[in-house]
Amino acid sequence: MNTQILHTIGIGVIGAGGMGERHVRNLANEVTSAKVVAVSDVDGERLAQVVGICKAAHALTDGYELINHPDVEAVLIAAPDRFHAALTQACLDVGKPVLCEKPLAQSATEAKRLVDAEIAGGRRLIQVGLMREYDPAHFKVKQIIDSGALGRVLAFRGVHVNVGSLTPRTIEDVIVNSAVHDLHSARWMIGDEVSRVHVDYVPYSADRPDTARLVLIQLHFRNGAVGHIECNVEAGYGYEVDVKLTAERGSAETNSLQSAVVRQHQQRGQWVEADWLQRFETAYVHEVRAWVNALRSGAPTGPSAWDGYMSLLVADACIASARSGQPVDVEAPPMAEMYRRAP
Ligand code: ISE
Repeated sequence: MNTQILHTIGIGVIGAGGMGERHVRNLANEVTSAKVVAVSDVDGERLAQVVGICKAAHALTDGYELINHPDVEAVLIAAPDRFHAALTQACLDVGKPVLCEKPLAQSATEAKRLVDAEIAGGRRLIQVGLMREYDPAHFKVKQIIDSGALGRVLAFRGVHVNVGSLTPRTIEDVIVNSAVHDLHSARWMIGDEVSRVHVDYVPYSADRPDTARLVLIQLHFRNGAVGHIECNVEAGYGYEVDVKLTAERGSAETNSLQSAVVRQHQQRGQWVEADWLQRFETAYVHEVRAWVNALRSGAPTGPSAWDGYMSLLVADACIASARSGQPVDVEAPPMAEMYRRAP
């Protein structure tokens, strides 16, 4: 049984990069019942800038020191992906709740260890930053689908467009760092686990088959639904994320662009967001608010360690499929009761 917290919660944020800064700003400006008391980063200059935003009492260079600091009651991890699993485990070791940016780990095996450790501890401490669940447009689609008004869901379609990266990204990185959002989104929207994936991709160049600039993922779900994800990491023009759900009696889809439609000089246009920090601006605020509310009420919500694990199990299958060119089956293990979401 988790207990309620009534005082202002002391939060420690690990990582003062773009994502860490965004979370710090949101916690400082949009959440009244929590306070950032510590920030850590190895980059002293970034650390000073971000500490300046929230006036945290403790500026640390070591994430583990932050986790163990007595003033830190809950931890937000926005460090580079490769540190997520070990830092999250350190939070579990001292019994502190943690919101860990996605991916929860670098592989399903690593994520499973965290799930097992959390289950052994007997209570949910981990939330994973799969923030699309908090995007109002995604949430509306999910509500319509879950209402049953459109009948049984037949298909999920996800489009994920990134403006580009400075260096070619490996197929593994694209799947675990970017497409993991789409894989979770598909599971969440369909309300079931993926049973088979088939991946095809376009490398940056013919002599770099280890890289991917555009990835197509075909999905099959246990309940018979199908899915299709297009993840473009090098679009060059802006950032977009949209989903469309097709059901028996209709369909529901997001419209990522919130900007005005402007007609001028024989043209009709809309401004496209530059990156996820712009596109999911509102989602990030809702995400930390929901996390802090859950800490206060003692009733965890949102994407759990199980979601982090399952999305990586599917991601690992996608990597295997990309390498072999063949479909790969996914065997979802039975879910522990503590991860069941309220209907
Ligand atoms: C980035 O790390 C994110 O989490 C973004 O939401 C995603 O769109 C992007 O592809 C990732 O690199």
